[in-house]
Amino acid sequence: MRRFAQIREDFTRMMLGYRFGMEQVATRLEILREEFAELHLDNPIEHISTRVKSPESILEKAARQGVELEIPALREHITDIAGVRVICSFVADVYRLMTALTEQADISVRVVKDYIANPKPNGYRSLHVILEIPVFLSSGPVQVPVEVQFRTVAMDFWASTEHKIFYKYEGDVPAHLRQRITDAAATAARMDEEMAQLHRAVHGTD
Ligand code: 0O2
Repeated sequence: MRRFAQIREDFTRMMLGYRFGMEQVATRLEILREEFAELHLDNPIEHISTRVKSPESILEKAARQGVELEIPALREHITDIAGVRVICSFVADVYRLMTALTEQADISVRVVKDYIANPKPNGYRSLHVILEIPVFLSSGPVQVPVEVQFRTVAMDFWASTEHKIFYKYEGDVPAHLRQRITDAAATAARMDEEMAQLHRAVHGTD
């Protein structure tokens, strides 16, 4: 019984660390957003959202990936427990923000997955960065991994629609719809390009 209480306390402490890490990253991005808006007269961030994975989906993902259901193994292998999603207007803003965030001295980058340069076969595009940020608890500092997904409005529209379709069909999407989803991703990519050209034309940077 004591062991169960200890596991529960350790798990609660772990989840708190992820929430604080996620909130710190979101605050750093809000600071950048306000600074850009005040000083550069443009705002690269449309929207920021955050979520901590539920205990059920952490355990489900760990089981699916064959990760031991122990706190050290979960910490090591499940890197998207804390997630931040940043929606930008333009592709260039995605990279500009990622650089501004990850160049901060106490943030270290674990992994970058650039699905904009290399989209997934279904057309999914986004820039994923797993970074680590220190969180200072009463027991001392802990390094907390946070997955940050940077994407444009067009990429986000596509991803949320695809996600709904995927769930509606419980992952087994009919082939003709899969093709249309991939075609829609190409349309979204063209839209990003067209908007960037328009923006450059309006701002005389062509
Ligand atoms: P949620 O609720 O958004 O967190 P895995 O996590 O096992 O899928 P990997 O390699 O660890 O695989 O991560 P990957 O593929 O770099 O990124 C996973 C997350 O990216 C997903 O989280 C989604 O948020 C997003 N994502 C990746 N591929 C797709 C896709 O094809 N369509 C959509 N709509 N989103 C995608 P979760 O855990 O699935 O969900």
